[in-house]
Amino acid sequence: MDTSTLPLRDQLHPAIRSLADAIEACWHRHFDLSPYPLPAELGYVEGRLEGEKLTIENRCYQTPQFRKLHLELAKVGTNLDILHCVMFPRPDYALPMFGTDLVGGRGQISAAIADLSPTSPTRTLPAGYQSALSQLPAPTFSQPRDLPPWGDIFSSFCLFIRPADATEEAVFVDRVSAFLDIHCQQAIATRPTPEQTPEILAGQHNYCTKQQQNDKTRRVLEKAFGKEWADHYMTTVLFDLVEQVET
Ligand code: BLA
Repeated sequence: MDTSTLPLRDQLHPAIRSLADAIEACWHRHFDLSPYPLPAELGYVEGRLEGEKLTIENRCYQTPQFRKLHLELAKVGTNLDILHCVMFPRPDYALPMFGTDLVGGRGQISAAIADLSPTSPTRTLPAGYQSALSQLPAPTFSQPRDLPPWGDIFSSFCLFIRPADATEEAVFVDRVSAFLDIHCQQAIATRPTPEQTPEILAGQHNYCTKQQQNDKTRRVLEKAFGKEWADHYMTTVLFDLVEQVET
């Protein structure tokens, strides 16, 4: 079937659709979402990668606890489907960073990664997160993957696998949904601590700087849009840094 006229979400791998739906449902369940102003030219973008069309669709929100909730869906030609999601806490909320990336094509997800990554000076998750995460059932996956060198930002709960089949894809989506529920509950129970802002910003800065070193992401964007655009996109949309608290 020619799916190229369908909305982007409906053209993507079923596991990506399923995780996208789970993320949006979780955000709507826990928060009263406000729009996040993304530069208009970056909400929906099309480029060409080696003659193949690259389409990117962004959804962004904000809440009292999070300065940016970012869900991105992308499709490159007929063989690369991507989901990318990061929740950026406001700089006066001492919260970890939630991030997930699903990359696949031709019916197979090759990389499924999700984590709640600590950004505190001690590089540990807050106690409430540790106890909630430890209580989740810990599924085993048949094909775990090794993190790249910049992956020292991730926690011991980080999941990085190549799902073997639809069952493992569903187990992955369930576990990410559980991470998200815990994160939203913990965030809502957290009070801002403005005195910690410098160290919170330093932790988020380190997270984003490391993520910007992902050559696999950069390469896809560079091939479709050029070096400058890719760098601009990675540093202003995917992993932007804020220097001070907005008042
Ligand atoms: C891997 N990311 C990848 C890969 C591609 C992309 C093509 C390689 C897949 C594979 O090795 O099987 C591409 N990802 C993209 C693109 C975008 C994207 C183009 O998000 C955006 C438009 N990446 C994240 C987040 C995390 C992350 C939030 O954006 C983690 C929380 C991790 N992606 C991540 C990791 C790898 C990856 C760890 C494997 C990198 C490696 O093996 O070197």
